[in-house]
Amino acid sequence: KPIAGVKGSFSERTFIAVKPDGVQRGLVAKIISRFEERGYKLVGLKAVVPSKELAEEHYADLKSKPFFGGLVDYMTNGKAPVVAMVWEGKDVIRQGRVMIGATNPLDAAPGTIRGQYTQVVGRNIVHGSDSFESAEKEIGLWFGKAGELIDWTSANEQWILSDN
Ligand code: IDP
Ligand code: MG
Repeated sequence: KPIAGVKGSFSERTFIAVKPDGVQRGLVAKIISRFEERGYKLVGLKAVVPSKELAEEHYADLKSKPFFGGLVDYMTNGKAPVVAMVWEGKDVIRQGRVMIGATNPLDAAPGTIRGQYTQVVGRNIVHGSDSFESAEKEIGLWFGKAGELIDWTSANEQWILSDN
């Protein structure tokens, strides 16, 4: 199966990460719960202190921003790990972004993860891929090794994904 699944299908996959501030604050389980309760399927999970190279590649589109150095340091300094995950399901890339909320917590709706738990953009606790192309890139970066993503069938599938 393609690394990010098939775009628009039940097998679509996205990269979600609890960033070090979310881990430090003890919000890992709450963030996982939102995806589990929505019915999405967990196909990859690990705690990792990323290398500088990995963080720089992950945020490559922000290289020219004044906060880039600080962002990479905060992701990689080991004061807490990143909890890296891959979630699978219908429209999970776009829905993940909606569930996470706006980048700036002050613009994030109250029921969203950022809108419920955070106040400033530099400590917004969670990452989610913003497109299918980003999901492919990010899943490959963080879960590049064979066997790190698990294909499995949820016993609940027919109760979550059947249209009739
Ligand atoms: P996203 O996380 O919602 O996709 P991006 O614009 O891709 O938002 O930015 C990536 C991350 O960079 C943000 O989640 C946040 O941690 C950090 N960031 C973005 N803008 C700022 C800023 O103005 N100051 C500090 N950190 C920022
Ligand atoms: Mg982004």
